[in-house]
Amino acid sequence: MSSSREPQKQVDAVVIGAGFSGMYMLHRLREAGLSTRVYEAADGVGGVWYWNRYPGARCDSESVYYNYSFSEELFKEWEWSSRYPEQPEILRYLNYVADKFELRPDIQFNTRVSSAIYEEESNRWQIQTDTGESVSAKYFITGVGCISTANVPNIKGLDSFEGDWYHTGHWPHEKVDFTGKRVGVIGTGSSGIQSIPAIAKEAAHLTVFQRTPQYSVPARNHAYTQEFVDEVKENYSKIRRQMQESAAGLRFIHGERSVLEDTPEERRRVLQEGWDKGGWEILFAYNDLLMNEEANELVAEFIREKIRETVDDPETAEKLTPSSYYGTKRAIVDTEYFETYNRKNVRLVDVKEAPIQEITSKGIRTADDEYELDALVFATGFDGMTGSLFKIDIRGRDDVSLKGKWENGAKTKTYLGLTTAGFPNMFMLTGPESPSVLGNMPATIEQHVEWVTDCIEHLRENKVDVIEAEDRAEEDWSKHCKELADATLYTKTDSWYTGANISGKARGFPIYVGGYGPYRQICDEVTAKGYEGFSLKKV
Ligand code: NA7
Repeated sequence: MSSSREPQKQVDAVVIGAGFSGMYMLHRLREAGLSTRVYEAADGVGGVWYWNRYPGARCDSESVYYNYSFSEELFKEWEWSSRYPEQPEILRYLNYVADKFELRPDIQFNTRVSSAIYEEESNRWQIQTDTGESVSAKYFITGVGCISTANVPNIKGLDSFEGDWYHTGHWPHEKVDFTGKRVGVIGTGSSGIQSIPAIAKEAAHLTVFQRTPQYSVPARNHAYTQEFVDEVKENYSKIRRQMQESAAGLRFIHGERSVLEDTPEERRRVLQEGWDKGGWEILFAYNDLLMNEEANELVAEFIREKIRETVDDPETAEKLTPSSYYGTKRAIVDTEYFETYNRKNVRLVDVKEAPIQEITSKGIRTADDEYELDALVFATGFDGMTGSLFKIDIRGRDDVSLKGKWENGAKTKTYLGLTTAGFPNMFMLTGPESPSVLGNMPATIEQHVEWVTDCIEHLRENKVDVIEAEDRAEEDWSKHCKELADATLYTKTDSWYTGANISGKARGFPIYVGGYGPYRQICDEVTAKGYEGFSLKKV
């Protein structure tokens, strides 16, 4: 193994991750003439779509938008089967992209980056991998995803469990067969709500351990008609522009009225229409759902009524009915989730009422009962936003670690969500304080990648060696993010956005809530003003 001072390899850029962001970053950097190496822990491309192979896994953004739009040719030649295709189709798409743009030769699979250390004298990043390799790069770019580090809660006794257990975010590649088995699922977030109906159809019996009930709206998935597909393709440029300018990277535009402006009858009509269309229609129907408690409550109550109407057993229905705000956790869309509780082989256990005490060799023991299980599924989410960055020992100037600077998330500060002061020539794709997680992620990923590529091209053309966020610009951006977020209901909700789902994690809300379109404009203005807020140096 070479030491970090004698790198075996020198490249212009190292990118971590071969998901949506890393793959596009590689493509653009190569086009810009940079030698680029991508490191990917998995043995294939896809990022979260490589790992999240649990039954029922689907995207929550509609497929015709949940894809790349940078290439008109790609956009027009790929055909999605349906509105919300399942994970295998999305992974097939990403493999198709990797082949089309011949990305694989520059991606090193089965390799995890363990550290990335900025070396002042050489103005280069020294990167080490878990396979013992070291490489030196001028630019260091993370495409590690914001929900990619699985959270397996530390519940006493897991080691003693004699059955098989799985985390939804690290699902085995070979088919898991639950036929004839008694299965337990812990967690009712998006992954739980997607997997529960699929597992219930296969298992002999399913016990769902729910801590907090969640709102969910039917996806109303359906095959696309040829007419719709043709319409989307014909309007490629318009759709791309709409996605870029919209609040959440979709064709949705927020309704122009307050929930409170409508009469009860009109409101019911609008919400029913949203319910019937499915997906995120309700979320976008009005303009103040995420800002105003009273407005939110009216919409939340509409969904609660639907849950009570759908679930036959009133006691189960009540347990499944949330009391919190709607939409302040990432809004879930489902396929027959609430209906699943009408099946005879499904039982709901409220673990807030009677907490899980331990996992035994035979199953789960709660405060008031014991449940025998053959298999256990953790749908318990991720250490979001910062978890995957903190797994890597990233050190900037003066050997300051990213984790140390951000003090485990509490003091997360970035400039534009793309860079952070003290970490020269480092860029984060979908980093904290970007708007990515509040919408259709490929749309912000493309914006991030294009902004970073333009920036690097500018540096090279102008023979600038170092770009680094200024402290003041970073302070202002973080303050701006916080002020915007504090005016919403997001910060009044415990979620993976805030870090509340991870025991011991410092709380924050490191997300720009101002919308994708406005964010893009801000980034463009920074560029137009000669990278305002950055210090640009020659060495
Ligand atoms: P989420 O949305 O974080 O959901 C995790 C679920 O697991 C949630 O219901 C949690 O309850 C529950 N949980 C977590 N730890 C425990 C313990 N210890 N005991 C019982 N229940 C627990 O993760 P998902 O994977 O579903 O979705 C993440 C994102 O992926 C999603 O937003 C989409 O964007 C795609 P809690 O609510 O914390 O009480």
